[in-house]
Amino acid sequence: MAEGRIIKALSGFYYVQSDDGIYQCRGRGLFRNNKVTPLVGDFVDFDIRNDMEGYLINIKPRINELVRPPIANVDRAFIISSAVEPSFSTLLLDRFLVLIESKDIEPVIIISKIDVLPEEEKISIDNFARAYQEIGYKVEQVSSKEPFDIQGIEAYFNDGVSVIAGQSGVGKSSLLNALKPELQIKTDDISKSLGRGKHTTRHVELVQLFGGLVADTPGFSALEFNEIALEEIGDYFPEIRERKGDCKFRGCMHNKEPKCAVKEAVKQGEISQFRYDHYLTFYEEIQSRKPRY
Ligand SMILES: Nc1nc2c(ncn2[C@@H]2O[C@H](COP(=O)(O)OP(=O)(O)OP(=O)(O)O)[C@@H](O)[C@H]2O)c(=O)[nH]1
Ligand SMILES: [Mg+2]
Ligand SMILES: [Zn+2]
Repeated sequence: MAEGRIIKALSGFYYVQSDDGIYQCRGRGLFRNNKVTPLVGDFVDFDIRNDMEGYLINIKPRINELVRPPIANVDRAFIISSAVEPSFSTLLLDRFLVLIESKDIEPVIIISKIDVLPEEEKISIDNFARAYQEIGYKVEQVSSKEPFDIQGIEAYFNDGVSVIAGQSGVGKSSLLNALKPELQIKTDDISKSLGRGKHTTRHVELVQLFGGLVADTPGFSALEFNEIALEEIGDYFPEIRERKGDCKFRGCMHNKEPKCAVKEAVKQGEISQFRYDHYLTFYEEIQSRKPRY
């Protein structure tokens, strides 16, 4: 028996990276019966059959898993938000942050396309960057258009598995290409001309990048809070999470309750108003979702 990590799933085969190379493995009935589908990112045990072929025999417990892209054991997510085109949206960024926090994945915020940011809007973007840094998030501003401005980004990829999240067109593929030109990931215009639907079965693959692994089919498209309970939502805003013990009432939802430390912090300017507004937006969204039985 050998051990390894699934780095690619394609046409019924799982490609397992092991100490001595990549094994092409088949799954087994076992997985189908248990309703566990092996995912890219899974740590597995496998039996070696021929030269570099084998059978998966066990999937090790996961620390987390994503649905879109289907991938397990993710350590870090880069959330790309473009400064312009599409315009910078803290609401969307916060949506990604909450989802990523809920999966126990470390977020890194990347503000892209700063090369085309008009001078007069720089201050506003810098202020947002600072607001997120004060919460404790890592924030980087980049340009993936030549001459690249991507200093300091490499170091984040030193270990573990990273995914690249963000709205379509923000420059996810361009950033990866700027970091590693050999990847030659298709960007915007090309994939559009291929038409819709052609890429529905695009496979997920982990590729080596600066010592770590990165999913080269960027995705993270499911942005509903289906798996998040109302009581949890505050835990995914670090600045709310760290104050909840100071609210007068246990189980305070920081909404209508009196003597709420969170609302007080908003009033004092210690919590950004826009973050609190987004908290309420998500809170109401979860509250109004149909109960599932
Ligand atoms: N000026 C400028 N343009 C950029 C930058 N990054 C990406 N772009 C352009 O923005 C468009 C979209 O870039 P992509 O890298 O394809 O975006 P994506 O996030 O991978 O988009 P999807 O694959 O649809 O999710 C392309 O025309 C890129 O050339 C940047 O840093 N500066
Ligand atoms: Mg892309
Ligand atoms: Zn409160």
